[in-house]
Parts: sequence; structure tokens; C-alpha cells
Amino acid sequence: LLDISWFTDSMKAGHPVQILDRHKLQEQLVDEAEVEVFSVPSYACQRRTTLDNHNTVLTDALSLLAENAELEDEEGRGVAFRRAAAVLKALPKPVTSMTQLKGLPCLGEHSLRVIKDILDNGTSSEAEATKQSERYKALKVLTGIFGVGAKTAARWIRDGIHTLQQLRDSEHTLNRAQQAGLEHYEDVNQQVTKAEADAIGEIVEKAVLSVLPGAQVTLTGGFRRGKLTGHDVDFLITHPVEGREEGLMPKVVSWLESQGFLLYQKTTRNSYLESKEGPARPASNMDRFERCFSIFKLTKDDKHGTKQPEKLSENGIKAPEDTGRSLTHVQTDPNPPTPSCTMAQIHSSKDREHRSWRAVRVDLVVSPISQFAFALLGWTGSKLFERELRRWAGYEKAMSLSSHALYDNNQGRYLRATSEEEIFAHLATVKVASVQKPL
Ligand code: DCT
Ligand code: MG
Repeated sequence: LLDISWFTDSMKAGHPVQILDRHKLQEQLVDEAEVEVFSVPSYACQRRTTLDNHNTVLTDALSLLAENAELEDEEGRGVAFRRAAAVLKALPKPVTSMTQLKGLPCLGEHSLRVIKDILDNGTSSEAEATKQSERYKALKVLTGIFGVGAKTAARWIRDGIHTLQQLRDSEHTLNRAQQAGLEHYEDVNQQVTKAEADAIGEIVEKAVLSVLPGAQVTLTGGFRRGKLTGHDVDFLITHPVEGREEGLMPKVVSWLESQGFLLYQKTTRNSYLESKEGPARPASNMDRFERCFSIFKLTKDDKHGTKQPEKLSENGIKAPEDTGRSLTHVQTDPNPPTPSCTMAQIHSSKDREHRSWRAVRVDLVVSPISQFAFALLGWTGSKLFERELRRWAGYEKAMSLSSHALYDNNQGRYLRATSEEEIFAHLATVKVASVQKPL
């Protein structure tokens, strides 16, 4: 794990954070000098963040603005709001005054304006207006279709399509993924529980072991970080003997298909070659592993059940302390897509309730054992944690980290690792070279 002792020590040494009443008059009576300002390291990967979020009102608003920016295909703005939300999620107490935020990293002018609005008025007018806007609603509904990204959704909206029904009535041709996404819309937009993820894990393990004995299946993504629900289930597959994993995915997919477990699948081949790839960071964050994007047909049974997730306690769920990861994802989407009147013609909710199965998004990834630790680190997330870890490795350690490898730019060589701990040890020990940060 990264060394965060200086951070925890400084928190221990500091005065207890004073909780102020939000009432303006009362706030004015408090001597500003008594209000302790928060302090956190600037990269998300340096912070220990649990799921115990003390600032949900602020982070929900910033996450909504981040989501809206992503839906508008404005990645930079999205990342800025995600970083701001992540900083607030790491704070040990609720924020009660702007003074406490002095010196905190990643809080830009825009995010500070949103926070101030909430502290002054209880809500963010910008977040509320966004939530109500027709464009946000339409982008959310359309990108809720598996296989539809921000660009496609924007194009359809330009053509006057705002709802699923309008899409169905239109002339637009959908690709195979989008057809499956539309058909299983409601299921795919319903959160997956840990019990469902475990039930799918058993099936995937059975498939993998029956085509390659000795292979290993690991649950990754949000569930490995301790989340109890997720939008999909992610698995990483490997075999302890290098090379034995080659050609595995088509066999696993055939087995699953023959047993009727797949409603949709698309497999992409492994396109990573160290010698060709070179140390430079890949152009996109996507890795090159053999990967299967699928929609799984999970039969409801008494053992695991696929009913709605259990209600979370009011305080939320604490993340396991030993992961040391930044748990930057919210538990459930506070703004699920609402496809208005259109669902009736897909599957009525009644039909779904009485069905003996539900559709679940499942991602399968195959990694050679030599890259397994990097794949595990990369596929455990969160997305922001991974982004920040790569940024930190690059700028602070002159190293290029991907889901395949770690390259030391100073030594001019790849650093091998068989566990996440070894990767962190490499990252923590190597001397810092001066690397110029972009402006
Ligand atoms: N990932 C990444 N960069 C991306 C996409 C994914 O580093 N652009 C990694 C981090 C998380 C992991 O892959 C799985 O991705 P998701 O399933 O999208 O995220 P999740 O954290 O598992 O979220 P959820 O619980 O909602 O599935
Ligand atoms: Mg996931």
C-alpha cells in the first residue's frame, strides 16, 4: 500500500474538527481560527477512503455533474468533478463551512461554487436543474441501453429521439449489442447484488474448470472492493502455467452458450504484445486482454435469490479496512434512468417479476499469469483510483503502469510482479526522477 502515514499522523495531531450548525447566525459566532481545515493528499490513490461517506449531499451533486459531463462526452470536466467528489468522500467529517476546504486539492472554482450553494441553500441549483433537464434525462435513458455511448445518444437526440419508445418507432437500425441492450433494458439497469455475483461466479468457475482444469477465476471490479451492489459483474481468468490460457475464452463461451447461460456475447481477442507495445502508455485506458462482454441469463433460485438488493443501513456499509483502496463509487445510482411510458412494450414489470430468470451484465477477461497481478490491480478499480494511480506513477515515479505491465522509464526496463503488493512495493521504492507535469 502507498504510504499514507504522514496523512493519518497529521490528522491525529490536529484539533478535532469542529461541527458547526449550518445556521448562518451561529456560524458567524464561531471564530474562524477554531475551524480546523481538512487536509488530504492530492492523488486519490494516496488516500484511504471507505464507503462511509460523510458528505453524501455534496458528493451526490458533484457526481451528478460529473455524470452529466460524461454523458455530454466532456471527459475533462467529468474527471474534474469526479476528483472533487472523491476528495470530499475521503473527509472524516461532514463539511460545514467553506473555510474548512482551504488548501484541499482538486476543488476547482466550479466545484467550490456548487459546494457553497449547498452549504448556503441546502441544494445545488445547478445539479437540480441538470437533473430536471430534458437533455440529461434523454442522454441517461439512451446510454442506459447496453452498447450505446454518449456519441450515439447525442446523435439520436439530434434526430428527435428522447425515449426508448421513440427509438423503437424510428427507422434507426441497431447493432446486435444495442438490440440485446434494448431487449433487456430493465434488467440491465437494475443493480446486481453480491449474492447474484457469487451465483454467476459459480457458473463461470464451472465453465472455466470444465474446459481448462487448474484455471483460476477471480471476482474483480466493485465487488472485490467490498461493494454490495454493482452495475455488472467482472471476472478475471488465468492459469498458473503461462500460455495455457491461450484460446481459453472461445471454449468458455461455447460451454456457457451450450448450457443456455448467454443472452448476448461479444469476444475481443488479446491484442497486447510487450515488444510491440513498448513502454508508452496506451492511447486509451482500455486494456488489450482477451475479453468477453456478455449479458448473462441468471436463473432465480432459492439458494441465491435474485430479488432486489437488501436495503442498506442508514449509515451505509463500511469497506473492508485492508483493501487500502479509494472507494470512490456510490453504492447505488441515485438517479436511475426513467424510461417513462416505454417499458410496457419491452417487458412489463409484472412479466419480469414472474419470470424465472434475470439478465445481468458480465465481463470476462483472460490474462496470462505473468500479467495477472497488473490485470487484477487494473480490473479492481475504481476507475478514478486506477486513473490516479497511473498518473501518480507517471509524474511522481517516472513509471508507466497499465493493466499489463509496469515500466521504469529511468531504468529502461519492465518491473515484474506476481502480486498487487509487489507492484505497490515497486512503486513505493524507486527514486523519483523529475518529470515535467503538463500545464
Ligand atoms: N476500468 C478502468 N478504466 C475504465 C474502465 C474500467 O480502469 N475506463 C477498471 C476499473 C474498474 C473495473 O475496470 C471494472 O469496471 P466497471 O465494472 O465499469 O466498474 P466497477 O467499479 O466494477 O463498477 P460497478 O460496481 O458499477 O460495476
Ligand atoms: Mg463492475
